[in-house]
Amino acid sequence: MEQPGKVAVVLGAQWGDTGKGKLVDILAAEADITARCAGGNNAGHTIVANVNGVKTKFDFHLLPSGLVNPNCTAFIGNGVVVHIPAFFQELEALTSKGLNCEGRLFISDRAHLVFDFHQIVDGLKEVELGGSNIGTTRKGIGPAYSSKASRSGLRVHHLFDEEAFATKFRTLVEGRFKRYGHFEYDTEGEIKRYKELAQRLKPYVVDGIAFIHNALAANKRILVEGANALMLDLDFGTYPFVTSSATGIGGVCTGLGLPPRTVGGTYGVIKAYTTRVGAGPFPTEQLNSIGEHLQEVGAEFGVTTGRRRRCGWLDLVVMKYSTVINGYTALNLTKLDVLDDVDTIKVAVAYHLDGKPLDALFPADLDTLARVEVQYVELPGWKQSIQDKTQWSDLPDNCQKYVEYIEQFLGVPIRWIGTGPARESMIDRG
Ligand code: 2SA
Ligand code: GDP
Ligand code: MG
Repeated sequence: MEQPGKVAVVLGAQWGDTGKGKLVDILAAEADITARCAGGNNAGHTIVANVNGVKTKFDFHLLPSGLVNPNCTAFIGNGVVVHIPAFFQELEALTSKGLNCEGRLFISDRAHLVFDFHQIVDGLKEVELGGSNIGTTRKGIGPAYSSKASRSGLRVHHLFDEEAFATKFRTLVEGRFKRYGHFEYDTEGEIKRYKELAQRLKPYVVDGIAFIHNALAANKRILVEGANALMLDLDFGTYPFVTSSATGIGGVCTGLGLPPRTVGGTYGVIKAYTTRVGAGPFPTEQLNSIGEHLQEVGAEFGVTTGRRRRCGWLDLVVMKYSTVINGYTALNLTKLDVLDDVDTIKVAVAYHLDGKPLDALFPADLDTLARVEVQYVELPGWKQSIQDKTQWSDLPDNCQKYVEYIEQFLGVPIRWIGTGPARESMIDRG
């Protein structure tokens, strides 16, 4: 882990679902605290781990995945938006699988709340957009961050002043009715429900800034767990087909109240091919048998919504852009085993527009992005199983060459290589 006073960070490098959860689970073995800094229960991380000798699959959405390590304390930072009923639901699901989270889960008093009406509005906005909808998870993430940005949102600490909470809540709901018409919603019933939820939540609530800085001062080893991924970032992603939070390195500082100098190892998680769930441009998407092969072999379904993920070749133009913004110190290349049966593997290395190389590192304008012609290099496949391999020397030549090609192109070491879903199916070249 990191030097004292530094935090380690795991970030999604593409459009999400690259297997961040698994790397967090592995690194959490050496961490005292794992923290979420952005997003909400739109995120989805699947972890396969041994619990009391039984192979168990855990799905995380809002709670930090580091909880799988029984010695880790989990923290939900101020940059996260929290749906409290979902918080308890997830906690119960983990407990029922034998994970005791008591006394090791905390939430910042500054985190904003997601209410059911935000989720209703999420759906209404999508319908309003018609054919150009975003393809959100409908968890109310965009509407909750909108409330935050427009300075009318409610935060965790507001729950503990009943009267003020009720007044602010009514005003917030009224505002949505004005904008979207009178949808079915029991405002007073919700106020009552949140009175009870506040009491249940109380033991988990802390002064988030004091919590994280006391932990740093006590030389606790802190691991920050990114949600979603850089190409879904509100500023740097393929706007407007993005989520509503800062999913890159900036979100680590703003979502936890950490100064940049505390950021240590920054680990980008990159899948050996590309996937995207939801709408929006995807230059290397393969709407053909290779796309179907990746989807089936990689079992590419959304963890939160069950949606089929769109699949395509690895895009190093995206990865270069993601690397300059997040400044990865090392990468985890995941799901390399999914390429085992592919004859020839393509990798995008440049975009051209009207026959000329594109000036921009990555175009801001989606109309431009939609028109780019992708330049690929072709690399020979290895045509044998690397499933569950744990040693670099066990990888076939062509497989090593694929890894080295990516490493050289990006100028960032690939430290970890995923060869299967299980915690043990990882090569560490550390
Ligand atoms: P939202 O709900 O407002 O954040 O949606 C906006 C866009 O962000 C995408 N998004 C995601 N992309 C990949 N994975 C996500 N988490 C789940 C998973 C997704 C699922 O791990 O599989 O189950 O469908 C995630 N969350 C948000 C979303 O597709 C929109 O493009
Ligand atoms: P996250 O959102 O980045 O945490 O990723 P998800 O959990 O949404 O999606 C990654 C999926 O790939 C999960 O089902 C993991 O169990 C699985 N996975 C992770 N690493 C590997 C790997 O190296 N090989 C294979 N075959 N599956 C993996
Ligand atoms: Mg995911």
